[in-house]
Amino acid sequence: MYQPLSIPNSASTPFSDYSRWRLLVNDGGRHTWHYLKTDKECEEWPQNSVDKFWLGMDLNLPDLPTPKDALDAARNGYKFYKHLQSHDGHWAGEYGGPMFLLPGLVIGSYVTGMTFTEQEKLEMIRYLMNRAHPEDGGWGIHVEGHSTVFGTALNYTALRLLGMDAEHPVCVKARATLHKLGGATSTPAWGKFWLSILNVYEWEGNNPVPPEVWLLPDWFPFHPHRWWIHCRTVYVPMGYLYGVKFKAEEDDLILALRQELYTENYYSIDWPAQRNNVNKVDLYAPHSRLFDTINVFLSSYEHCTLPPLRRTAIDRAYELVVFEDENTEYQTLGPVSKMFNLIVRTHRDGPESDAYKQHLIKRQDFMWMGAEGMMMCGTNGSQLWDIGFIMQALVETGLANEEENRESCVKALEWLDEAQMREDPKHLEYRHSTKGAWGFSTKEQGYTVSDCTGEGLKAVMYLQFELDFTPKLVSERRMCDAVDLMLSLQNSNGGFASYELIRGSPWLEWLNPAEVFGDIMIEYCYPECTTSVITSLSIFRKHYPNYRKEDIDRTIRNAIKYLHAAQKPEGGWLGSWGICFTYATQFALESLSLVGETYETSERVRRACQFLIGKQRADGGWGESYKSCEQGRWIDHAETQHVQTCWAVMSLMYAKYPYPEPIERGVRLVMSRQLPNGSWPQEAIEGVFNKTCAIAYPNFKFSFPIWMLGKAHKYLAELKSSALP
Ligand code: LAN
Repeated sequence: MYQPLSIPNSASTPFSDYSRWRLLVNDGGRHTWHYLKTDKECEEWPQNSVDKFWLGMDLNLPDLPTPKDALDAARNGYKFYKHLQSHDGHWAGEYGGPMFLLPGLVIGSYVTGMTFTEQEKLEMIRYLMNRAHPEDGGWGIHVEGHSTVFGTALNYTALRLLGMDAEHPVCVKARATLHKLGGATSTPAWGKFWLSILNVYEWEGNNPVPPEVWLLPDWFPFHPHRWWIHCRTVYVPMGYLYGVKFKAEEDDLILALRQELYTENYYSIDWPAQRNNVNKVDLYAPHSRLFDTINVFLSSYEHCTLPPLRRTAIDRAYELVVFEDENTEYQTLGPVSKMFNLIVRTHRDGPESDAYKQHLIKRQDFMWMGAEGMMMCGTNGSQLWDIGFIMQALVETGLANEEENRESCVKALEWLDEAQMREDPKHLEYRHSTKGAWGFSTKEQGYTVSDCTGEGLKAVMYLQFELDFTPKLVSERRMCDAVDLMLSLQNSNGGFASYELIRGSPWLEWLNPAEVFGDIMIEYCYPECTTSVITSLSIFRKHYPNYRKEDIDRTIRNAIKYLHAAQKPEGGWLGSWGICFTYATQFALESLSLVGETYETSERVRRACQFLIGKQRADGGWGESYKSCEQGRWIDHAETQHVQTCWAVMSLMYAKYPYPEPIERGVRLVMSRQLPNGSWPQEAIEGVFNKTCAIAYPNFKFSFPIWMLGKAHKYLAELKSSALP
């Protein structure tokens, strides 16, 4: 029997005892949060500074001496940041931002009977309360976005499943907004899908997701193995669940939600008419005519599916789900596939199965306890990405050599050593090789990412070659494996994509079913990924000049051609994973500097610098909104951002910009935002994906200022001395 929880009206104070939460860091950087029940447990496992920081509690650190110069500010920054390094050498961190993930966690758990602890439930509720739009009480696709039907229908549902009463003021307000937007019928495709699984939206209201597509021959131009890996990995379990028309058993709460989510009587809704009903507040990538036409045919096919064919297709989708689970130790590629795979495995293998138990264990890796409550993360963490940047920062600035930082660098190298993948996946079907790779989070997750391999290798090379006190843990052979892997990832236009080679043609984008995301159907080349790969190849080349010399030289040459072609006429590069022009321009100019293209020698670099200089604000900083990524043009953020200021100043330094003033002003701005204990406050969200969804990289607020300030200190000194007669 459903029992609503008693929830306060305000979420400003915790719903659980924050002194009892602990982050367990183990097994190569896995993070899981645990709530200790007894005082004895708390005594045995005291809360450390990593726990406290991420829970938003005071670390009670003394103020540091006021920095004398930029390097001193960087030094103070690292003094603080070292408190956040875990015992295993890496930096844990929150990876929130998207607002469509927690509902998947909650709905997926509800329909599979996977429970949460009382404290987890309460803190997830609190998170949703804290993240509700202050004016209308709804939710958007990400934490900074406007309220949408996708965000509001799903998060409202999550609140109810977690135990909030329908008459709680938060539910009342959110429901009013949902109804004002026309109710849940106009939620985009993925919203419809989740609600169908929960049995509060009918399957006939979805466009078909036929699992038969997995039976097409591989050479077929739209065979899903050609799709972007995130898209296809989500559509494998979706095909299964659509094929079996999975739905939760009706219960009182489900019956109640059927009343609450709609403005009309649930039982008289014309479901087929809702398939393409997407609210305009949600719509980013409207269906193409081709896609709509295909859906008409597929919908007719749904009336006359051949049962043996459908069964075979469902079995094939199941097999691919199992491959994915086993290759990733049940982490799966990302948070959406994680919950869909769980439902598939529960449906086929049952809640007593080992698969179910493994999914339960790894579900914890996506649940992050923050200052505002508990959220679902974009991946099982950003472990490699964060350690890669801070280690390069430390070595480049010279801070790594300072006695007090040495142990921390050795620990980080030990972590990096463990994190490199040594084998290819167990099930290789449709997968790119992984031997030699670093992934975005942990080795266990097991996915090659081009730029993570680049940044991982760079960090290792810096730590092993530039510092005489570090053990040389990663062998030459293993570095060569990383290089081989990166070389295998270059596309014919010279650029590098994210996880794999581009396998499909751009016209596949006409089949984008998701409506709320752009450019998700195939891999694309990115200036960011391309740069990380070629900068690491070029450092490698210095140390091992004879290893695949011609291949490396040619790869770099072709990559530079891609970067030239990707420059926008205004001078910048459009970012796909960070916001936005400042992010990608930093990477592109780093690449160009590799081949001697600088302010002095290259017209295009001068254009890039002028573009950036034109965006510097009166306070010396830069500030761009996430909307730049949606719209592909620079859109100012209301305030300047210190992380983006770092990217812009780094860009100017890569370009060897000859005038100190804009750099000095940027440095002053970043120093002025530093807190007396050496840290920096959180400003606007830093990252993005699929054009529309912002995602948080809270560790950037430490790594980039430390890097930029230390680098600028040297750069400005050199600039001044070279200007002397
Ligand atoms: C990420 C995070 C890291 C990011 C970089 C390494 C920064 C990038 O350079 C390459 C692409 C990559 C690995 C990336 C791809 C898409 C991810 C995995 C994410 C943005 C984190 C979350 C996102 C994933 C798609 C979220 C789930 C949503 C779906 C639409 C499936």
